[in-house]
Amino acid sequence: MTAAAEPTTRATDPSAPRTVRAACPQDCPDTCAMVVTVDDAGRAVEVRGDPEHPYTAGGLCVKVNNYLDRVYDPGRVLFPLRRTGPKGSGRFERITWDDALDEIATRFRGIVDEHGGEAIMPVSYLGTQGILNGLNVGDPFFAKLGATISERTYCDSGSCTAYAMTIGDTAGVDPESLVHSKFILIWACNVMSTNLHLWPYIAEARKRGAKVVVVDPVRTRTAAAADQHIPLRPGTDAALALAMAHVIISEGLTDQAYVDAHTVGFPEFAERVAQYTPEWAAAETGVPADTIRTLAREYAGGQPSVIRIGVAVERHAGGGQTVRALACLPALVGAWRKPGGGILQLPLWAFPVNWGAFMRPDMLTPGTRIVNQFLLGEALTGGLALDPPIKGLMVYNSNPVVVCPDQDKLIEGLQREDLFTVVSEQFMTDTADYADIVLPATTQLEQDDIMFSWGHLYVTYNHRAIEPLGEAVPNTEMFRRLAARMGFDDPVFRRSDDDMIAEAFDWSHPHMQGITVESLKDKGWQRLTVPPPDEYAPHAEGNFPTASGRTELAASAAAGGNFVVPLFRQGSNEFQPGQPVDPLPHYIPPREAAHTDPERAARYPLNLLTPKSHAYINSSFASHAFHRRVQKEPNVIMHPDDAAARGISDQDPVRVFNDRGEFTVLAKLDDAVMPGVVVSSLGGWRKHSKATATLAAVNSTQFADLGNAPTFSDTLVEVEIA
Ligand SMILES: Nc1nc2c(c(=O)[nH]1)N[C@H]1C(S)=C(S)[C@@H](COP(=O)(O)OP(=O)(O)OC[C@H]3O[C@@H](n4cnc5c(=O)[nH]c(N)nc54)[C@H](O)[C@@H]3O)O[C@H]1N2
Ligand SMILES: Nc1nc2c(c(=O)[nH]1)N[C@H]1C(S)=C(S)[C@@H](COP(=O)(O)OP(=O)(O)OC[C@H]3O[C@@H](n4cnc5c(=O)[nH]c(N)nc54)[C@H](O)[C@@H]3O)O[C@H]1N2
Ligand code: SF4
Ligand SMILES: [Mo]
Repeated sequence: MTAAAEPTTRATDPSAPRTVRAACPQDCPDTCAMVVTVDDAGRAVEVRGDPEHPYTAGGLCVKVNNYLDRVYDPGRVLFPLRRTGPKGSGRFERITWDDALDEIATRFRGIVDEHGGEAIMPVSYLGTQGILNGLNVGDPFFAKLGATISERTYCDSGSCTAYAMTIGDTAGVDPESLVHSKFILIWACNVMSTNLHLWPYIAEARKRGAKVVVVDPVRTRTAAAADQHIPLRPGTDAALALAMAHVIISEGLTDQAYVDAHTVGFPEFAERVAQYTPEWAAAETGVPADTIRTLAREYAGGQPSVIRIGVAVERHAGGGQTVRALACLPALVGAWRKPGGGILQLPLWAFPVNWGAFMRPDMLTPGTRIVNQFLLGEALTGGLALDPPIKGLMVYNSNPVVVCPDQDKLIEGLQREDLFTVVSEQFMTDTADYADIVLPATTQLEQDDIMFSWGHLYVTYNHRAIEPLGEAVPNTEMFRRLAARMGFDDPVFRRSDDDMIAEAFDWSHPHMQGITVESLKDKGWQRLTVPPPDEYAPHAEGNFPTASGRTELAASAAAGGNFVVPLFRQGSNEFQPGQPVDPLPHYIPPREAAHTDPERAARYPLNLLTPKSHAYINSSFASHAFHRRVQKEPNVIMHPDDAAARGISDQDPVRVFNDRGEFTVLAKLDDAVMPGVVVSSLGGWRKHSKATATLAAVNSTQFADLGNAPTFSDTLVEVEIA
């Protein structure tokens, strides 16, 4: 067990400057342990990374280094506000909490009485990922209200369905054991921007002789730092993965003893992949057949080998089957036998979070309708023919105007005069501009919380470091106040933050031995009670948490159909089985591509990718001057040949458009992107944009094949001089 030594919690002299242990709340795999210094006036004066924490190792990142500037930003929403101008105008007046709660309760009650609870829809995601204030904080309230269930499949939902079907809800490889890997395959993940603290482990492995390969249509800073970059056409990843399986099997590179003992469906799988030759995959992906052969041989031969998949791998029509194919590979080559071998997706599954105590699916009215948040624009404008229509909206922990596809329709919906919208925020985002009532939310320094991680195996405690600014409240307190005003008196609404912390984990779980609320409060963070990274090989002997206990090359769970992992659906732990899924991994080409939709491709020949910005977390931080300076003006990166064909020069303002919408940014010419691919990174706000819209205006609301995942990378556009 690893734990931090001195100092931090409170110093004995209450008036002396003190240091407080905290945790970065952002939706980022790294969940850094922070140390906050607070002066004797109760003002936070420094936030830094905890040097004792093995993973954080004293460093935060460009997003959060200046966290105090966010906390004390003059633009913070510090008091409840009521709209005074037209929707979207951003004109508001300060009101009291009492007035705000009265108005919300009166309006919500009126809507429920007239139209039923389903006429209210919550919209939320991961502005903070603390167990208390994050994903599930509003679930019991909206379940009690009988509101529409909000499906939140923004991030890794398709990947999780596919992963669970194949190897179960296992933590997979411990990121810290990557130092032992001999071959590291980074697939659709820009580690140096999005998972920064993993890089030192990769660098160490390299020092010890590992080869690092990146599969990405773009030569990102991560790809540039690797030994090899393999660019491929967006959304064709499964073709590459299946061709790797083809080479591994046809050339006898399998670890047959491991396959025989710890997989099911090998004969059918082998028969299936026989058709996916490297030559076929080369035509599909643009990767030369010889490169595919070499990749497969080196991957199989470089044991232990590891695949680090990014969230971006799911964002196209066949994203789910892509993850199915990738999750099969480690078993074929026996990668799981040693520490540092296997696949790394979300080690989150190792944390025994007591989700039920926060989601409270038992409080839902059976049969309550479910609406996916990607469809919010359509839901608000009548496109889904909802009965009852959505009359009330409550947004918290999210900025849908920037992160949700179909932006123009969403704006149209938010402008509806008969829609009552409440937004809880730290800042006046593009979404908050459309609120009737805005409620002020605290930042992480002003609230207690407890954190799992989706990038390492440490539990982290976040002590409140300072008093809430103005009248801001944590989300927990906001829902306590709302529930009280609605007259909801169930015990769940009377829980204090301490009560919730006590319920956060199954403390008796084997992974929590020696970890208690008290020890966490004291130490700040502790590693789960799992073997140390040098010995962490959870599937050396199989033991996959699947129905068969094996890697399911042929997935038995596919018979039950497509499903959404409970985490991604507000309040609900019910699977909603769809059509049965082919149990064997297969190739589903991108929906928007020249060979699948030639008519669309003729009009919109360029494939737009919208990955994460280096200096923002999703759309958070995109209003701060420092971050905007680092990120620079929003742009679209194009290959010089594509630009030349359109008469576009570097830094020209350009329109990026398709039949769904358009946005205007600067062109950046760079051969880091493949011809035919253009890249504009997510996060910039609409109100800062050149022409009122951002990239979400061109994204489609269509789901990927599994888990109702988004298809952001499956988007054709054209670009022209603005
Ligand atoms: N700096 C920063 N860090 C972040 C975030 C942030 O906004 N900014 N957000 C956090 C969140 S919520 C998440 S989900 C993670 C996501 O982190 P990542 O998984 O790294 O996601 P992205 O940056 O969106 O995309 C990674 C890479 O995938 C590539 N890509 C896109 N489509 C495809 C494809 O079809 N195939 C292949 N092979 N590659 C493709 C892109 O070119 C990009 O370089 O990052 C987290 N960390
Ligand atoms: N085109 C495109 N779209 C994408 C993606 C993409 O790659 N491309 N990525 C998708 C992914 S992976 C993700 S995870 C989503 C992210 O989508 P969101 O989770 O909506 O992320 P943010 O845009 O950062 O918005 C979070 C908001 O919550 C607020 N907030 C922070 N803490 C608190 C709090 O304690 N209380 C309250 N009430 N509010 C708080 C922040 O100020 C911020 O405005 O976007 C998705 N959308
Ligand atoms: S955003 Fe990620 S890398 Fe940056 S401080 Fe937070 S957890 Fe660490
Ligand atoms: Mo995400």
